[in-house]
Amino acid sequence: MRLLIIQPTYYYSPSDPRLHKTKRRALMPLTLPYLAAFAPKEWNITLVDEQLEDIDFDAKVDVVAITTWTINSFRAYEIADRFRERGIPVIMGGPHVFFHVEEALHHSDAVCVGEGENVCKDMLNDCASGRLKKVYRASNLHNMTNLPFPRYDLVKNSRKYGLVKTYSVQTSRGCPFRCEFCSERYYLGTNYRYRSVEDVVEEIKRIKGMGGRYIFFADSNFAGKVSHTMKLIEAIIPLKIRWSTLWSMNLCKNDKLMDLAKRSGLLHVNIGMESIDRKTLKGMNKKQNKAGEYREMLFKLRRRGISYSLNFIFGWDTEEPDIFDATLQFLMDNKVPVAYFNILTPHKGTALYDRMKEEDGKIINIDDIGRWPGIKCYIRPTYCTPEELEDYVRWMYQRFYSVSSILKRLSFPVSQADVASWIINISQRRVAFSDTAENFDAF
Ligand code: B12
Ligand code: SF4
Repeated sequence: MRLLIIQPTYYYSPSDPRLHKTKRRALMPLTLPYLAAFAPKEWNITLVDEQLEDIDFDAKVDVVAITTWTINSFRAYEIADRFRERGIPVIMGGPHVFFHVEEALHHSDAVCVGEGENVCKDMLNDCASGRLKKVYRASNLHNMTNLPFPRYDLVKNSRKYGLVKTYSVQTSRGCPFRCEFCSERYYLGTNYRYRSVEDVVEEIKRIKGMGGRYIFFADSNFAGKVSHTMKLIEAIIPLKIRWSTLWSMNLCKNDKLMDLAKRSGLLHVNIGMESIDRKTLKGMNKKQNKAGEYREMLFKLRRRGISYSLNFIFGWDTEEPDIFDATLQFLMDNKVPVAYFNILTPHKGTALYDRMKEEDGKIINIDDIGRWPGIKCYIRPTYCTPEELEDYVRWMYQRFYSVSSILKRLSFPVSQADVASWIINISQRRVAFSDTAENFDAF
């Protein structure tokens, strides 16, 4: 069997029908080589990361597998339709189709709902024997043991992921928290699950064997269980890697964890600060964030020379219109190296979505939600129009990534962490001031 696995790219914006294409990517996506590991060894497998390479729609293949996020869902459906026109079966999976099964079934022959570990093999075998069912639902959450090693041997153009490649490793799934806007607990379950320290160390050793030294821990919340994470980072010290990840704000209080993390090679951490406003944090159920402690926590990161980025969301009913100026002032005062600004988006399947759906006219363009992150506003905010909120968020990027702001916030790049912050600032500045609306991501 010949299997083609595609990670689609996305369109720039509703008004710009060009596909987002880049020459390079800072991070090697995990999903493509990982999914390939579930196919029988004798199958002929091709991986296509569409952001970097074009899809050969005439390719001689027997089955096409597409992984989907909401951001690339329109493109994913187009790709699927084109292969199906040739009579080639298309199977789909990923977070988007988890919440949009019916929609995905209009464009595919079978949909994996949930984690692939328990269903991928069945799907592929059924496809090979012509017995494909429509829906393959992962009824149990996987215990994350014996996960296969991603098929990096199949990654073409690996130079396009940079000379110094960053590999993704997942050490856990889920998150112990319950933020109102987040879909992780619905998609990945309410229990925080993690892999054994031995399994993670083994995976990193194999990556090191391929020459990889930079690791991105692609978890929802890397330190969802602190005692386990401490054991893990202790165990990776001898591996001498440099790593980055996403973790929650409360962890920045934990001196022991941060010292150990730094010692084990932590380079950059992304944190959901979301808002500097207490009322707003309460409203979004972000209990782990205490606005009164922010300054001290950021100081702890800075003192250790850990590069970090903060995520913010704007558009909450509890915000006052001065939230933008106040946030910018806060970021400048604390010399925050990197920040990402998001428009409040009620993703289908979240508690926020359920709440806002009850409010008359609060949600707009409901079928479009989440397809244009950072560009389109899908709600009617209380203090401005949806279009104004889009402008405010773009303007936050432009002010935060202005030359004077960068020079005031960043130190002279001496350490690797400083260099990482400079690189992200330069790439975010380019996006913030580009003519085309674009999603703000560094990868
Ligand atoms: C790491 C990560 C990132 C990284 C890197 C992502 C990358 N390019 O590789 C960064 C930080 C860059 C990032 C950015 C964004 N991210 Co992100 N990210 C994640 C995270 C934490 C892990 C993703 C991952 O590598 N998983 C590991 C792989 C193996 O899992 P998987 O892809 O889900 O695949 C499994 C199943 O879904 C299934 N499966 C998947 N595809 C298929 C296909 C078939 C055929 C089958 C059978 C099965 C199958 O099998 C796999 C094994 O179980 C997830 C949350 C999470 N914990 O999953 C969010 C997540 C994927 N991100 C999300 C979002 C929204 C974004 C942004 C749009 C945020 C923003 N506002 O800018 C940007 C978009 C970036 C871009 N332009 O593409 C959402 C997507 C939600 C959605 N409905 O689409 C998620 C789920 C988080 C969330 N709940 O909000 N992200
Ligand atoms: S801490 Fe992050 S991953 Fe966890 S529920 Fe909140 S937003 Fe989601």
